[in-house]
Amino acid sequence: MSRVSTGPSSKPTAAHALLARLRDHGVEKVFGVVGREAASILFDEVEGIDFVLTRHEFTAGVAADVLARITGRPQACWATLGPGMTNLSTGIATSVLDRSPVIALAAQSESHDIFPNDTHQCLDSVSIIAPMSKYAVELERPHEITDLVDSAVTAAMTEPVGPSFISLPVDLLGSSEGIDAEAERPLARTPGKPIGAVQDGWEQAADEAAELLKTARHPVLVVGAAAIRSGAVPAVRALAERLNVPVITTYIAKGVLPHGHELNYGAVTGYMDGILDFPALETLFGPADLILTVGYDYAEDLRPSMWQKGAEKKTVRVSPTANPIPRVYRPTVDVVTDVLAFVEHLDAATVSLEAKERHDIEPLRARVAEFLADPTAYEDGMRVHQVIDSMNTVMEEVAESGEGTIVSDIGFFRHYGVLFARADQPFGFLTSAGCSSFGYGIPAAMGAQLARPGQPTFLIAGDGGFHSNSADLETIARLNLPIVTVVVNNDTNGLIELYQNLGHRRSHDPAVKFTGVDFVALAEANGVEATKAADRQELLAALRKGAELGRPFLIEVPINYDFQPGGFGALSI
Ligand code: TP9
Ligand code: MG
Repeated sequence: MSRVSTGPSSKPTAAHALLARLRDHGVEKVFGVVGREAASILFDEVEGIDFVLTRHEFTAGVAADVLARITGRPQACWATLGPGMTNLSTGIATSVLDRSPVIALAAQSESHDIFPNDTHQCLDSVSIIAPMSKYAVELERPHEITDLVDSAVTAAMTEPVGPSFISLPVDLLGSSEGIDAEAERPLARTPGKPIGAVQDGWEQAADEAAELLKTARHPVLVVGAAAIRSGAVPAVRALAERLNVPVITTYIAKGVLPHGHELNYGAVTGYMDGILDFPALETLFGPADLILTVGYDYAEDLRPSMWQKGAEKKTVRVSPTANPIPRVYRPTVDVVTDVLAFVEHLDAATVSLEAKERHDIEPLRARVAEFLADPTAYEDGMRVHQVIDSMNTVMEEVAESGEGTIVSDIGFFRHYGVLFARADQPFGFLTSAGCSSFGYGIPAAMGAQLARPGQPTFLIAGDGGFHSNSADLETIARLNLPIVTVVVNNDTNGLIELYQNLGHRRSHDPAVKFTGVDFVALAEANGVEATKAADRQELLAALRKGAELGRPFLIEVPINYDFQPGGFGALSI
């Protein structure tokens, strides 16, 4: 039990109690931008919780998302009323669609002056945020703030994990009415891992899954992030190794098996056949007769249509939530329970089962290896696969075994990252699958570097996405976070140009083309050292320099994509 601490002369307020309660729940950081509510709250009054000033509230939301994702504990973000709150909303959308336990906080007009759409800067925050959050509430009585934080944390930590929102009228935030500095706060019961649904009779469903596994010739485990959140990664790995079952992951669950593991058949994206100019999805899923989707979550963008190739398949869906999408995925067996409990049950039910014969994906691996080794010195800019291969090389050199994070912003290059980027630990590759807001890169890299201070963090971002949110270069410089950023620059919203080509067999320049940004000068103007690299040798040297620097570093790489009007291959989306 702890008490609300205050300065010697001031009385405790709801603001004190809020910060103290967040701290009780293990929140370490509040990322955000403060407005006039600064008159009612001082963020350094509670020990053990730091405020991190960002340049944009979206950055605050995503940084909190990633720090929460990696630490497994809730983290917080902050905005002022009105436009601050709406700016924060895309960060909140990221944590609902990408499943992260974020406590989002925004100031509101004085409680006697809440006339949404009439009072200066006053919007109906709870109505705006409610549909994209697990819990959304406005503080009405100052002394209830502790209870509201408890409810927010419980909702955020319940599967599917996601954001909770508390709107804070500034007068109530600064009020001490009913707040007793001497009163002991109840114990904060922060869930150690997310709370999930457990369906009555799940063990029988798990036994049915075990029977399917026994008779399957070529089973495949398809793993999503709920498996990571449930602490099932070592158990999944042990089961896969014992039964020789390959593991395929969503974007988000890369790293469940380390990069070079024989059973790691990789992460999949609907763009992979087109990128590789190879029937990759057919190779990965065609021979499989049983797909065990473990911690499956449709929001991670691995769609059932991707595995519906070749042989007829049975499917098992294991998830801590009831199936929200029977229209697109109606499994043969549905097991609603904790993922770790399921894997342990399956393990026990198959102890005498012989190892399976894996289906062969050597032609795909050979294609990937050949593609990544591409020695061509392109005159019109590097190719993204060469960039990611260089990042992998240096990451392997500089990271301790099982460490390091590669972060990807959103753009066409992201799908190359999903396919090729190293991930040697869970959440060793970070991108936004569910929300996919461009500009995700800098804040996600911030969250990763803060969560893993001793480990290298590499960020790949496109010119379009990066410059939509590049003001927070100053934030990483101010915090001195040793993030190595690679901006792949084609002066184009390249992914959108691809869609124009697909839809119209031509590109319409004004909708996708920029006139160019000097990213080296931009970085330097924000206090980040930077250089340009035009080929593999220059990029490798720059990455090595950046990784050794101990400060943020940016590398601009002119790139180009090879798709021709109407020419890009199949999209499975
Ligand atoms: N607005 C937001 C907030 N998010 C997204 N995802 C879009 C619009 C639509 N996407 S992915 C993309 C857009 C406009 C363009 C990315 O361009 P880039 O230069 O960052 O990457 P690249 O390599 O595809 O050119
Ligand atoms: Mg671009």
